[in-house]
Amino acid sequence: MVRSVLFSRFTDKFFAGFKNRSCLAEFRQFTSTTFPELAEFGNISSHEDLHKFSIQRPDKFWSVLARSRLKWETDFHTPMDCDFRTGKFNWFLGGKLNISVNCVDRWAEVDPERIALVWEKDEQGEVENVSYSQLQDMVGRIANTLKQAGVGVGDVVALYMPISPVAVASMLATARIGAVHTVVFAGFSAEALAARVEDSGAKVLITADESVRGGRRTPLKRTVDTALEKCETVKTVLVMRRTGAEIKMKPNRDEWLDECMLRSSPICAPKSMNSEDPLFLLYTSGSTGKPKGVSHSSAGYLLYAMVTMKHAFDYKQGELFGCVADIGWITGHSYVVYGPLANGGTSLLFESTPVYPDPGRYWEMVERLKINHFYGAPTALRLLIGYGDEYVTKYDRSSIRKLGSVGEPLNQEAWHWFHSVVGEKRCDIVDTWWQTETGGVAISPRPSAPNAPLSPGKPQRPMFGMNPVLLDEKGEEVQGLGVSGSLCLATPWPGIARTLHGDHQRFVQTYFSAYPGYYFTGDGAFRDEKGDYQITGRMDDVINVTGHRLGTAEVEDVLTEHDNVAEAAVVGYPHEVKGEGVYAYVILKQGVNLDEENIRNELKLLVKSKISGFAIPEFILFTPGLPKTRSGKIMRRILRKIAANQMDDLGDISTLAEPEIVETIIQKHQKK
Ligand code: 7RM
Repeated sequence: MVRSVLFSRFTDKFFAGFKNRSCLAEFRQFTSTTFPELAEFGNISSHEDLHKFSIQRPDKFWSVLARSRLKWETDFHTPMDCDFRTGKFNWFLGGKLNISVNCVDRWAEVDPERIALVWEKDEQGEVENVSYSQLQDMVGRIANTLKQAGVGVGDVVALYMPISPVAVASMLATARIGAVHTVVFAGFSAEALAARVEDSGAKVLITADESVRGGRRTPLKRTVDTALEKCETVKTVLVMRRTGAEIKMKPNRDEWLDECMLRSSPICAPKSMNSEDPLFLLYTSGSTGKPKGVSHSSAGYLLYAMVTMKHAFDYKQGELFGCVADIGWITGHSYVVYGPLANGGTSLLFESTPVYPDPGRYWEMVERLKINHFYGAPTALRLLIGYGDEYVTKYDRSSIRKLGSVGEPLNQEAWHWFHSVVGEKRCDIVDTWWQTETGGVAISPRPSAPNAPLSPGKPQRPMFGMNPVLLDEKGEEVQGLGVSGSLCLATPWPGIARTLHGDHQRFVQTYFSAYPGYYFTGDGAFRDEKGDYQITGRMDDVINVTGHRLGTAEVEDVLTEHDNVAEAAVVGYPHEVKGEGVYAYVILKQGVNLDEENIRNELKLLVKSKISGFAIPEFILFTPGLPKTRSGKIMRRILRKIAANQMDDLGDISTLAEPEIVETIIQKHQKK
């Protein structure tokens, strides 16, 4: 095991012993795969009974778990006070706790040497382990650094950094002092970063000199400098040293994080927070151009993340949980950081890519680190299928117990490859359906349930406390089996998002107005003959490119910023590897006679610089017009069909203002 000099300062030197305080006996029941706490309710002998109970009595179900699995400073008096109609969600009112105590201190106290984080750096074979006591030390030092920078309760701290123990400790440090973090994926451009920082009102931003992925370095600090030219709120920038590259530091604003940590005490008293105080904001794409700052609570979010992690994957303490997501996404929040740590588990931080240095990276890592749960994205699996099975089979995967998937539908081919080639038909596939807004897994095969057969390509069954329903256009629940509808959730759960930052109205409008009395997911679903759920895709203008959520309106906004563009319409189309690809229809302004190829390249660069590489359109088709209704609404349905080469299935186009334009577009599409 190789350790970087910089990091070992924190992992070797500063760890004092820990006194064993006797508050933890009750948390030791994690080894059971069911819920021993619920025994008092009697008559619960199967998972089906338990699920039924959890949705009939969510107050009882969740408050018993909240008391047994979280460590409270003050007990709560009101389990829940929720209303789908007004978008009001309160859980565990009156309760006080600190999230970092729940994720770190309580484990550091009983078992200081237990490994919390295993950092698999981009450089293959370079691994750093961080124990719970080491993590506690880092969290304390960063928390004190943040306090020094003037961060207080409720203030927002933005993170724009690669996945690393310091990044995880930074998230926990904000929680320790009652501040709110917002992690911005370090692949986003300066503009995208600026928009998120500005909307959040962050005071402090934590970044790194550079990031390293797939052997390539990206100058994060330089991007931060560009972003901050435009936003005023950030007063302090803390810079983690990742590569040691020489970078410009702005006086009175920028400080090296490692130097601040060395100067700071590792002891920082945890702030006692209310259950409902916000823990973090995470920006995600919706159907309009402006990304929304999804706000999550403290107690309810943590409980939901930890319970779903334990029961969807049947996680047992001592196992290495390998979720390869980045902390910039909700999957990283819930299943790299909060779920694993709240369960006292050991979590992998994967900094690299599935194809670096070659397409065997995941499986070589599985063999070397003896990973027990591998949780990844369908798009990465589809990419790897193309390289052949030898990259998998030459490594020993016998440590793996469960294989998980998230982010988009796991198609049949990928499911079978994952199951047979990777898992040697030995491991359950956990196809987890959920969203940034649900906080944790909502529908999943739940392999910890005995006698639960798997059904390829379907997330299948609701988690405890989850009550999925299918609604028709009239808003009526569709009953029975073999039926489809809009996927809604009918019973409140503790992990649901609480609001959209600064815009509760938009929160209510987006999720609770289409079907009053329900949470609308934006997805469609099918309930098969066995009652298992299958996701049929988004019902709004959100597309899913390589597992990244992207609003088509976001891309349109960027394209129309170009001087020569009059109008743009963007749709997704099925893409073998990416899941969906971006297809842009663009109308150029009158009299533009520039070379189309030039404009195309400029538009691609523009999207890359304003959003991110994954949002770049695969196809840009220049067209003299778009199919519009008489009221001027673009009929995206038609554009989607053309992009997917389903020209003979366009449906009724007679309501268009100018139906002829469809033929023109088809011809151009076929020539492209
Ligand atoms: C965790 C996450 C949410 C959207 C969601 C779906 C799609 C996610 C699955 C899936 C089919 C799955 N959060 N989605 N998981 N579709 N099967 N197992 O991805 O907020 O970024 O995206 O992703 O459309 O609404 S997210």
